[in-house]
Amino acid sequence: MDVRRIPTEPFDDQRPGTAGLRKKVSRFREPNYLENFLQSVFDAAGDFRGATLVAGGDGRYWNAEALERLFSIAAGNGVRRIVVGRQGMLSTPAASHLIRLRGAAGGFLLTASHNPGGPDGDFGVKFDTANGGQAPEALTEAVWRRSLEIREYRVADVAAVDLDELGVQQAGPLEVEVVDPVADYAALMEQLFDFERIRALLGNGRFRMRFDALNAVTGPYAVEILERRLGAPAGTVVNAVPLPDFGGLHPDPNPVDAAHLVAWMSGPGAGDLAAASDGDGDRNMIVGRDMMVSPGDSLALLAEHAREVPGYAAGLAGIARSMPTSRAVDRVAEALGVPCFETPTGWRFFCNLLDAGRVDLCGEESFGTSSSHAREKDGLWAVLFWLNLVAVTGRPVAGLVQDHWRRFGRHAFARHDWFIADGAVAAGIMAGLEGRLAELTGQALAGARVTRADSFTYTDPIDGSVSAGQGLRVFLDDGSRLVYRLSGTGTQGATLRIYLERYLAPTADHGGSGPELTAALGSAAARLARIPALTGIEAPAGII
Ligand code: G16
Repeated sequence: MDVRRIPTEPFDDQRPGTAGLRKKVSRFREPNYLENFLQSVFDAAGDFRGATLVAGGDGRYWNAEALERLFSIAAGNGVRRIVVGRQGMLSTPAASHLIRLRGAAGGFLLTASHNPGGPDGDFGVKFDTANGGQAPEALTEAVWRRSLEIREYRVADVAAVDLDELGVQQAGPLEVEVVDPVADYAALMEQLFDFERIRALLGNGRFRMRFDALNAVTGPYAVEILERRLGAPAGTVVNAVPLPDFGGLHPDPNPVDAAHLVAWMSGPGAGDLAAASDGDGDRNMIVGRDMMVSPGDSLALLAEHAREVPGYAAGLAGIARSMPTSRAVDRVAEALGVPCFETPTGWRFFCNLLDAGRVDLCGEESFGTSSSHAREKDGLWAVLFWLNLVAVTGRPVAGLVQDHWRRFGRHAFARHDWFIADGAVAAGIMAGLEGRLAELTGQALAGARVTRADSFTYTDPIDGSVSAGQGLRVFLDDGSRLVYRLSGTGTQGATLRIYLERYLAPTADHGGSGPELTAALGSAAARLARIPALTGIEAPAGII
């Protein structure tokens, strides 16, 4: 095989964030930028000669070009076969499943997830390992170190591949197997959920649902599963055709970017369930009638009712949530008598626990939920779980949430995102607050008193690896909690996230939205970190 070694110079900004490398499309298109990063992964991740890898993307702008370059670098590094979704498409959870199903050595996902697409939008690369999960921190740090010293990358000439044609094609030294991106994933969903009961619900002529794929990768999955296999009326899935710029929509399933769904679910013509997923299909948003289900509540509720769903009828070994996620699920875990793990933000931190069989259900405040069926969060899976619950309990979405609050109390939750154009200023705010944490205990804050404040360090219970600096936490004596953390998925400036949580006992009045119930806490949190004083910014750019 003819492998060419192409000389290159390192880039200094290829350190992966919370989930892979994300940059503006224009940055990725600079000569050698993508190639350097891919080669750094091959160099750091080990020997892939003779291996099978999975590849695909969310169909965003530049997906096809990036895939061609990936084929050529994979061939240059001795990869034997690439399994790729038709038209280069694979949702993140479907890719995770495919890696596991095929026993592949890993996979590349070309996605910037919920970030906007199009020529002026974002692009990204996630690398999954053989367990179907995102590369662990030790590996992403090794990739970054390698990217700082790389001097050449290896390519082999690969013939053009017809990505519309299912089956194996020999592309120069590389075998490319084009697969239906939906089939294996849909079959897995049929094993986990009670399709008969869901079919009866969706076909009863009364239940009205809408799934908004936001013109991103989940459209074909949702049409196949919800409309074809489960019999939901045609048109249940809207914005179902993946587009390179997502049709101008922001594929981020949250009440701000998908406000139209929240609006549809309130008022006289409201449906029974609305849901959305993100660019690469791993996030989910669930809305009931007049009820935006907060991700922390969703996780708690799925845990509470897991035994009512076929795939989880045997019960859960344990549950995990990311640290900033509300502690609603902790109460459920306690009631179930199973352990609840608290991990840093980033799905990769769940994977060791999942691999070791210590947990079966995981979730994050950032609209991510999933289980041991994959090593990624899974948007459509969460929607099917909710449909299954509504079908077997006969309770509406809002009723299920209220029942949960009546039993466990409510963890009212909101996230305030402060966009700070100068990353150094944002880092200074975090460092300043961290320096004052020790003196906070005993101080009054938002009508309560600080009982404890710290910087979160995680020790992985399976491999003992330690991840420090994972967010600043302030606990109050009324059960409230503030968490500060810098986002790891943005592509410009810095987003300082403040996560607000307030506990309302089962006897309390549970009216009001999470943002409303935590508004006072949010103002106190911003002052505590001196954000307005140090930036001149008076309000968060986003409240979710
Ligand atoms: C990614 C990770 C998630 C994580 C989220 C947080 O989501 O996969 O596990 O919770 O980032 O993002 P940030 O660092 O901005 O708070 P995704 O859907 O973008 O891949």
